Amino acid sequence: MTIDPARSGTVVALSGGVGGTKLALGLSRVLPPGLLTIVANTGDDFEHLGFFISPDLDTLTYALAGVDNLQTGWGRRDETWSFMTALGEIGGETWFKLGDRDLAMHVERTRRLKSGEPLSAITADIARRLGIEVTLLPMTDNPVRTKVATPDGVLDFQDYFVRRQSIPVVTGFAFDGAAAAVPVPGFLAALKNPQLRAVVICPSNPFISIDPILAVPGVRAALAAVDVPVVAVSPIIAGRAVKGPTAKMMRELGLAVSAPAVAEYYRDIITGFMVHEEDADATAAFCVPVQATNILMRSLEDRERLARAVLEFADCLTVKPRRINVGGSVQ
Ligand code: FO1
Repeated sequence: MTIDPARSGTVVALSGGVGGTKLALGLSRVLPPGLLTIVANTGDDFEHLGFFISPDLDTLTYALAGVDNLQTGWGRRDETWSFMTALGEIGGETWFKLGDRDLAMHVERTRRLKSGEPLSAITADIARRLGIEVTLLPMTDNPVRTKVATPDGVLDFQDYFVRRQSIPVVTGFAFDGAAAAVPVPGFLAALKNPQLRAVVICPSNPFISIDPILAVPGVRAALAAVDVPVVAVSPIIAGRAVKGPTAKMMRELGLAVSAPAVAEYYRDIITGFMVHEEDADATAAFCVPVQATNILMRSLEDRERLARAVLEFADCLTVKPRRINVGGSVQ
């Protein structure tokens, strides 16, 4: 781990899904652990087979603990599948693959949630036991469930994403429970920390991984109030998604499938945007300052390199103090 000599200061990273996790891991390896808070999307969470499953928290936990499945990006490495095989033999639902090691997480988290323990406390304890030193938070301890609107009706998230392999056409999203949700305590505190250096929006799917976090009341206003750079990394490279249905969703939602369109989508919360080298010539089309670099993350070194590049870019961005009028909206 290298400590950035130029700047110390805390960093808050918003992440969901496989792509976001890669940069979150890179940040965890280039920053002192006490300076990084990673906030995970929990809109993917659902009850399945009697278990409470929190995929984005698990994807981050396994990656930060070094036990993630590098091929899929989710679940654990060195996995075995006896439970799934036996479940299939007796007619259980096997469309959502739970490995034998992964199963322990769902069993133990479900037990602790049923005992009344908040998701954030469970997450922090399991992270500690797995040797994770950064602060890993769910966006809220309250239930939030992403619903996917399609021409044939509204689908639960994992039904859309896994069982139906993201094939249905998307016409919109809803985050059930978000209006009544409260940001987990450490989240807003991290954004208000006087030592805050930057906020990083990881290259996750804006609609299903970042929007649920922004939908938790108080989060958008807290982000608008920070007087440090908020830098997002594009999940779109040269008109294509690196992974998952981001590009397909943008097309179905009537958005241009481009890095500038993602920057525009984040317009009211970001002050900088990182794009791939191939999108550098579109710099004029962006609504915020742009930094182009190789944002593809295949190796651990790529993850660390991009993390350093994001922090260096953030450190260069001077953030004009934002005027917050009486109504609290940002001018
Ligand atoms: N994604 C799949 O495409 N197929 C699966 O069978 C699957 C199982 C699974 C089990 C545990 C877990 O934590 C994640 C899992 N995922 C699976 C990924 C999951 O759908 C996530 O919601 C996505 O990574 C998007 O965040």
